[in-house]
Amino acid sequence: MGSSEDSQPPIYVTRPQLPPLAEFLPMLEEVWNSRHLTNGGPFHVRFEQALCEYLDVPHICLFANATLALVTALQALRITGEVITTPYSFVATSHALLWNGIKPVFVDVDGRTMNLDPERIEAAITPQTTAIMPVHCYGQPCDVAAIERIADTYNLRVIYDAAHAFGVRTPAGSILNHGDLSVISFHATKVFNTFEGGAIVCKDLKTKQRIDHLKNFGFVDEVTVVAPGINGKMSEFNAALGLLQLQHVGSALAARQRIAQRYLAAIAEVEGLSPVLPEAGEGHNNGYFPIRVLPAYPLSRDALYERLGQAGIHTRRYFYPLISSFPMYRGLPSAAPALLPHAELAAQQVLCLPIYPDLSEADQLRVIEVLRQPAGE
Ligand code: T4K
Repeated sequence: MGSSEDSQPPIYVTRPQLPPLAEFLPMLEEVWNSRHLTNGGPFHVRFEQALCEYLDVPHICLFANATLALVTALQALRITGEVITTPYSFVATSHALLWNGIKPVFVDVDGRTMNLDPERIEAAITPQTTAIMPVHCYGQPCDVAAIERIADTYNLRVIYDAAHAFGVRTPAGSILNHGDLSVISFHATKVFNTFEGGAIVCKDLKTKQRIDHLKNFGFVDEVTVVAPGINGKMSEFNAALGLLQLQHVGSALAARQRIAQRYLAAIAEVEGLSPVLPEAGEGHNNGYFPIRVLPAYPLSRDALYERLGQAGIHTRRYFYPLISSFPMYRGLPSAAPALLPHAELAAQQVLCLPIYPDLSEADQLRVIEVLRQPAGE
């Protein structure tokens, strides 16, 4: 490693996008003056409405984070028994099942999309199966039509973990309108952030009301509690920030698209590297830029991760280790590595490169240079 590399500022896998502070201060002042800090205040109401419009979805319930939203989504649909899900995700997906006393049943992913492989779902259905919880991994839409056919045939509910899928659209419209419920994340590392935050997208007012009760301890009114709910509410601070972030999300998505397109062009020239998401344009949110490091590349995935790290470039091996390999899951019959070959391979090969709206072209070139010449000049 040369000394010029040492002196370069670090590049992170992501950096949160924030609006100009001056635009947020008047909103903060409004919260301060109103003393309405949480429990469904005016910013909460406005942010829900604005999100429904922006995302083109019928109803939204805001949450303090997506993990609480996943836990509550399962409660809202009264899911029990076994739920079919993917091992190739962030642990929150399966943890939400365990927190509800539900048994996760892991099914392998499609080796091309990294999403739950619908062809393998049917074989995993048992009399205890009540739902499917797929993930739109890296914002890549699942095969929603195939999943819906299976769910209809076996009378299963579908809850999409859409934590990565903010704003993702297909020719049929928002990806968030599929399944019974979809859960999005507004965590700092996501395409759209409220520091911490999340939401459930649902289709009818009755379900929204049930979810709103569940996220507020089960309270329906001052003296009536209808369910053992949780405290999952989003505060006015986060809701106000979200409302402001919506005004800037268009330019942030456009910047991400330019960065993804530059990576796509550069990586096409490097033998042994291949993009997981072959397109960056219309409908994609470019929240992640995952690549596969194939045997033809001079370094292994882990060696490349180290090499980039030495150059001050912090990448992430999302999603390694697989969820199914963690101690609380690995004893499950469905967690056997031999049953999950595509997920196992992806966990060994995939590396997520830095991508965020403020990533300068010069910094991106630093990343690309290491990918092209991992051994240095
Ligand atoms: N389902 C799926 C499929 C998910 O991916 C996630 C979350 C969830 C559910 C649950 O959503 P939430 O309950 O979080 O709303 C991160 C995030 O913590 C997590 O939200 C996310 N998925 C996961 C994929 O990534 P880490 O442990 O990799 O984050 P961390 O803190 O190492 O941050 C990564 C990089 O981002 C840092 O190197 C620097 C940068 N960063 C991070 C933060 C937090 C900043 O520059 N500023 C920041 O404030 O998990």
